[in-house]
Amino acid sequence: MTEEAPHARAAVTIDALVDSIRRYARYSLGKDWGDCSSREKFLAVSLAVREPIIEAMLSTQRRFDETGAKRVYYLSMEFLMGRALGNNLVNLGLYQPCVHALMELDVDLEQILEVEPDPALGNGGLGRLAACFVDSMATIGLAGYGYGINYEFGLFKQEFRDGWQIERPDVWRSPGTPWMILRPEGVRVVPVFGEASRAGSRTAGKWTGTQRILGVPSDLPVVGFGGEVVNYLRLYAAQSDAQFDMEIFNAGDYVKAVEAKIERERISKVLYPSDDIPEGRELRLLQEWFFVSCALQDVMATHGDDLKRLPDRVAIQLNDTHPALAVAELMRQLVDERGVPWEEAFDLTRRTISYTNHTLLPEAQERWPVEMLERVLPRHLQIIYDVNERFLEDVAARWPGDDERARRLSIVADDGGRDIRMMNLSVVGSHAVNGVSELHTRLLREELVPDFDTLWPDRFRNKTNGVTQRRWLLRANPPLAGLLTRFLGERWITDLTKLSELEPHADDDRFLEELRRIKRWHKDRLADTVRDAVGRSPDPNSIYDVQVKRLHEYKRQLLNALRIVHDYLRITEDGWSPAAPKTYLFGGKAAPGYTVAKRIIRLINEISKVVNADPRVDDWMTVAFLPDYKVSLAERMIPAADVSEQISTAGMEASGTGNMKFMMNGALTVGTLDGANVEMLEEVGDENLYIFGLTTEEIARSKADGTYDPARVVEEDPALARVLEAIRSGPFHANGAFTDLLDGLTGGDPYYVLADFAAFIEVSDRVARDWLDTHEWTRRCALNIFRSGKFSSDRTIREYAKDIWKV
Ligand code: 26Q
Repeated sequence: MTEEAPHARAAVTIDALVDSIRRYARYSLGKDWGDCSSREKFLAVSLAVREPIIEAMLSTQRRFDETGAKRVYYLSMEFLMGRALGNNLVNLGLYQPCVHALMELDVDLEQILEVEPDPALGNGGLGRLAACFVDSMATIGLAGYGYGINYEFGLFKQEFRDGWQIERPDVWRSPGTPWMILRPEGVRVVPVFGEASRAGSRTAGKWTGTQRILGVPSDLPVVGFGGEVVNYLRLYAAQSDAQFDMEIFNAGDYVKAVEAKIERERISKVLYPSDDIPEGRELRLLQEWFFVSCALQDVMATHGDDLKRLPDRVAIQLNDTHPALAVAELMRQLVDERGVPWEEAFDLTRRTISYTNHTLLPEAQERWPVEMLERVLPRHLQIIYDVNERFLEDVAARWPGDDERARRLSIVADDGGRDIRMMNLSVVGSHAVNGVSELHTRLLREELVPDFDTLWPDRFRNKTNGVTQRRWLLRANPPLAGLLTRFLGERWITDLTKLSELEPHADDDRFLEELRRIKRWHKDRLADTVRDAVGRSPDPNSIYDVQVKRLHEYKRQLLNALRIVHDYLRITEDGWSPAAPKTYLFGGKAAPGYTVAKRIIRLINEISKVVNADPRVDDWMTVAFLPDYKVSLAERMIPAADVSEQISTAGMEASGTGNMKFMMNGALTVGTLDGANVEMLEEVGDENLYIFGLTTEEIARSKADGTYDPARVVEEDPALARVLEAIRSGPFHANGAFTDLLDGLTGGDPYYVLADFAAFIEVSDRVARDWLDTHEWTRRCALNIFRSGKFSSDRTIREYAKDIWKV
């Protein structure tokens, strides 16, 4: 089943494509097509497909230059783009022509697509959001560009050994990618270290004695749907400056010179694999500075000399605080390099920059030691001090004598060691600050930055996340895309709210039958992947119950694990028969230093081993943790899911975006009232998803009065006690590997896993019972699809464009 939306807008004919592919094989790879390896075939096809992309990119960018379109710069440390070839073919309308071209060349396109490395230049949600956003910006036709780092090593590859996660380097670029266009002429010189001086506060300064790093850009084309607009993602690689190297070489210290060179080039080596608590390493600061400097030089060079108009021509969006140095750097460029008076420069800076927050955890907020900034970026530290001084004058005018409040608002934290608070810098330096779901934005305003909210209530707004239906439906689920197109035409591809017109088909048996067939096709396909991972094929008639996301205590994969153990014990010890068989699937990586998260992986793998080997549960249960979760694996797992697990502790998941991908692929959500789940509930109605567990308010209250006693929850629930015992010393004990995990639960349970256990079991059983009514179940899947229109990143980007970027 490879039905495909018939959206071929092919300006390129099949014959021309065949010819072009052969020519690239011959003249770029030096081989006849027939002698090419599958990797070489992938390269030849990609190079051929690149031609119309580059044509469109050149004409798009010429048009933007001529019309003076306002430019949006999306600054992000991470872009989790996923594979490009299939997506580009789909967006160009060349997928079917390419299938046919390759048939003439005797190969299967799907096989060629699987050869492409899956670039993982991001950790998870934040990086994937950036990728969806550049897709939407190009599709909508904005002059929107991503700026980031060309990491040599993306997120590590995950393997399991004895059930433990081990990490391997991801050498995704070797031996070269066809999608990046190297732009050596766009090289930027990034200064670092040295000394700073200025006449007085809030005046122009000088930064001297710096060392230099080169930033060499490569552009990754971003093809908007329809192929008319092609923007780019500009990624910088660090290189040492040959001239600077020569100076040290000439000074006679050869080894020191080579060391200095290696030191520079380290900057773009590797993506930091943690997506929570910042470590405060100097290399990370250098990475942030490096790409901010390159990006802002590019912004200013493109903008030209009419500085007063900067905010009318340019919008800079900070993806979390990671690029927050942009505030200080834009000030420096305006004041020190362009002679703009300080106050005017600050007004321009603030009107140009806006900031998105992605996390509420106080301990996850980025801070840099003053001492480190002073060494690495002395001039920026001065500017940050000046901005803070000016800001605290406003605070003092508003709240005279309220020193406590001034301390809380200050960009400089003076709480044992002096630190710069990047969030405060971002809020002060931006005209708009947004959260990523209604709930998150409310908590951001009320809990994380209440003083800022009182000071500048108009600065805060919500922009609920979204995902691109081009990758997550059209590309990941061609048969479903084909079905939707048959009923709606292609309009849903660029306007997902059109899906609501299908509502009457929720009662159309032929439609539902088709939907069932499509889901079954994906489930069969995924069964092979599961078999490869755990040596056992799941029953495709079972409920595919899927939790895929980064490993985090707050995401509560552990709660899911307890549920599986409970199901197992009920079958093996109580003679219980579940209403329906389940296949419990997991995917996701743990930060290499996150011990608890790694133990949770180990536990799930242990459960998988024991359960899958026990003939007593053969008919009811299969458990698998699929290794190396990444965009391409998500594209396989999500369309095959019947149930989507979104079970974070309420108040902790800023939005979630996987939840949306599952919804539009017709899975039913089991979720807490957290992040964007709340808005999914509003869209789809509580008959069509499964909400359970404590609410944000209940948890906040319980924390405030300190009444939560997890040990008592266990005492009062024998079923739960039995589950914990089975993990401590029963069939899942793994020689005591999980004692720490269990002690963490009974002695504190900060994520309320035990508190939500009973409620989770209740919905989980209800899901199985509801599953038996196939017609009703499928009807609800259909309604989830039809009501997912809000969760397109096109809607999100339109909101940013209108309320924040003013384009
Ligand atoms: C910071 C400093 C040093 C090293 C690493 C980091 C770092 C890196 C990545 C901190 C955070 C991240 C990623 C955060 C993230 O992915 N957050 C998720 O963002 C999604 C998009 O808004 C939301 O849907 C998720 O709820 C949120 O968890």
